[in-house]
Amino acid sequence: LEEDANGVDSASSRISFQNESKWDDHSSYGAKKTLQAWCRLSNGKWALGKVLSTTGSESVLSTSEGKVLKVSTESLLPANPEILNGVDDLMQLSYLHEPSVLYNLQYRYDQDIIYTKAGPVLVAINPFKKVRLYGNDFIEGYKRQKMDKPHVYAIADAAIREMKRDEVNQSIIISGESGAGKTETAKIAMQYLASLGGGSGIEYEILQTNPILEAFGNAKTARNNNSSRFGKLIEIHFGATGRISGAAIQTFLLEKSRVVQCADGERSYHILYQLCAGAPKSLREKLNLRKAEFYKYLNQSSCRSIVGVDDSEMFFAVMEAMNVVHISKEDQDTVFAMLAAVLWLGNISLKVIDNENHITVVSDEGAHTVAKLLGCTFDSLNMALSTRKMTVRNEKIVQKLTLEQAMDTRDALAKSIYASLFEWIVEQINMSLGSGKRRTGRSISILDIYGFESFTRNSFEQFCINYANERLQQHFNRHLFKLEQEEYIEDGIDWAKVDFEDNQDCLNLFEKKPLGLLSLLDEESTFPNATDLTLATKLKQHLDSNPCFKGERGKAFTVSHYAGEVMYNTAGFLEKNRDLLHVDLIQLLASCTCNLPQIFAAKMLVQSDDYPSGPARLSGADSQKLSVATKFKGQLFQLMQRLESTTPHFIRCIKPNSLQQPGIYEQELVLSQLKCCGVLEVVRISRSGYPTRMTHQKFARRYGFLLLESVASQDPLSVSVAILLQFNILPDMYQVGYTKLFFRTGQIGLLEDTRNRTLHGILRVQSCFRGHKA
Ligand code: AOV
Ligand code: MG
Repeated sequence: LEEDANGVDSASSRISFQNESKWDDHSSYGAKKTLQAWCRLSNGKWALGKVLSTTGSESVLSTSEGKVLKVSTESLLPANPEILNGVDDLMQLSYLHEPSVLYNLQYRYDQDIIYTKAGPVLVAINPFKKVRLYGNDFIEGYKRQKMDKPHVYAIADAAIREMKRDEVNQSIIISGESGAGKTETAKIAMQYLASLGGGSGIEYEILQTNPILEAFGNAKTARNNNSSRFGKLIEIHFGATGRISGAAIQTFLLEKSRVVQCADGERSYHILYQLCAGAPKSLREKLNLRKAEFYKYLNQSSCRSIVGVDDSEMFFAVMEAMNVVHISKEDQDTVFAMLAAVLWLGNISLKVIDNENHITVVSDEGAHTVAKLLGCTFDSLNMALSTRKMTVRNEKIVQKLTLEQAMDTRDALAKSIYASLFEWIVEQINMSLGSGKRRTGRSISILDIYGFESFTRNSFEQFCINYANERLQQHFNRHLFKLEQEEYIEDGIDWAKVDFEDNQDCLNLFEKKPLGLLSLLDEESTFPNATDLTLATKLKQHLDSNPCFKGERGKAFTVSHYAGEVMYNTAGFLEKNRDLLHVDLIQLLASCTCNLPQIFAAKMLVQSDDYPSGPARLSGADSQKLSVATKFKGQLFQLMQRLESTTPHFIRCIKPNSLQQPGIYEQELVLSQLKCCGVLEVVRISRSGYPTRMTHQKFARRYGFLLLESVASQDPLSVSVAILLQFNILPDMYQVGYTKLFFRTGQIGLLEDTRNRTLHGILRVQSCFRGHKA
């Protein structure tokens, strides 16, 4: 006789929940009468316990903590048999409800098993520490299919196999809240794909794009010390022989505002600190570099370092990576000069020169360093920051700027230099990765965008980030629920339709024309006299009847996102959405002797001519272009279209705690993420089928001894069928496959309990027997 020795997890009583599960109706304890059950305590927490007795509506439970409780039988949920502790796939659980799913994930997490399947989806829980799951041995294991446990490598491997088998492009779509581990997961997937090799070092080049993009596009936020402030799709191309032939990176909406301001406790982009800390002496002198705290843009937050991160070491890694992607030393120096110019711009002093608050730029070290780095004169810089050329009734006039206007102008210049620089670097990387070459083979794309964000104060950036996450969520929903339905219909299986949280209403709130958030925002952005307050009023006026929208006091409004409610403040919305760089500044950049400002200016001019007409065109200044929100929406639509033509593989990253600490599993936090991203529904839909599977051999071996009558033929299939008959398992509760038995949820649980009872009985008899002998 075999007996499982899996212990009961003593931490189970820590499991707690806020909301009543809406998906545990299928498995009330009353109908199942398992040995163990989950019971919700008066403090809202769940406890696992042994059911001592049940009399009608009342049960007596002894908890794993040693307490004996009298509870209503109705409130109990059946516990899974111990054989199912820590199963690889949540679908294998006989009883699917909140405590069982959370317990299973925690059981694994406690042993550093951070990956679990939820049907077709891979769930990855951030370990916040090094776990021994990566590297060549593991990669080889998955490649040779010697390893089959849930893993990012397994997902990447499946993508490769399916790409070859079906000749269809694949995508690995990674989602999850900020800090959940998307970027790390994307890198792990890239590592696996890179191991396929390509020759001429292309795979190494692909990996080396990560330190560069993270340095320029990631920053420390309240949620994540290495938070991506841009979205990224990397498409890895494969040649006919199945080796890597190149790659292309597309980025989405970098958070520019961070360059000139960031919240306390947060940082600006890593590269700015890395440059200050790590630049070698000659470069420091050339760029007139100081320590980070010297620069106003970096000094406004009290945070300038990250625990466990050496900025100067990182700087060398970034330089090395730039070498690998063929950015010349000369270009690198220009890149650093642009960064220094951005930093020094923040230190420019403005002096009020009259009683109308007009200003001039002070001729000091700050302004002169900026001029030198960009390659312009002090006078032209002064002119661009203190005045504005305008055309009024066909007459050209020069308007003097007030202190406030001049500060905004200076910040706008810093932001646009930084954002242009980021774009330029991505272009250089793409040239090196060979995206310009004609593509013939197949590709695997990995999507890693900024996760859903909800801070105490949420601005335009969060508005765009969360909108992108809404779009992605819909892709996830449509794909998984549609896919499952099709599969069941194909197999002729009867199944109850599973409702899932459809987020179409929220997307409509954003996208509807003319009365949606984006349209109204664009409309207001074109009015010269509009303010953030008139925008808020307009939104409230038109959208208050929408169930996903709630008007708040002043400039605030709330959106009910799939992942929770977020209150936005419209302060800065219009300006950020217009994102206009005055033509004077573009001209300044164009006049610089340094080549990068010239390139940036040329690009800005092209962009403002790009969209000669159309409803979303913004006017009000001399340069005209598409609004940021509209452009972003267009990018997202394109992205979704591209993803639609691929076979998707989904990875859901879960943040186990908000402290970014290892070993802490906050059940409520995990549950809310599982719920809002629809993982539970995916499992539920899979459950409508036959989630538990066991080979005939294993089944016969495990339960054969329970047979009361011997079976004529000893082959596993006959034994299995005899067991099913003896236990009166209804025909629609299982299906017999060629090699396996397929069970509906809960069926194995009943058999397993009987087996345990019988085993206990036998053990008792044996010990009695031994007692007699003694
Ligand atoms: P995110 O990409 O999902 O957040 P990251 O991938 O940056 O989150 O992960 C945050 C941090 O968690 C990392 O810096 C690591 O310290 C740790 N981490 C994540 N995954 C692993 C892993 N597999 N092994 C070890 N440590 C890990 V955001 O970009 O903020 O949405 O916008
Ligand atoms: Mg990230």
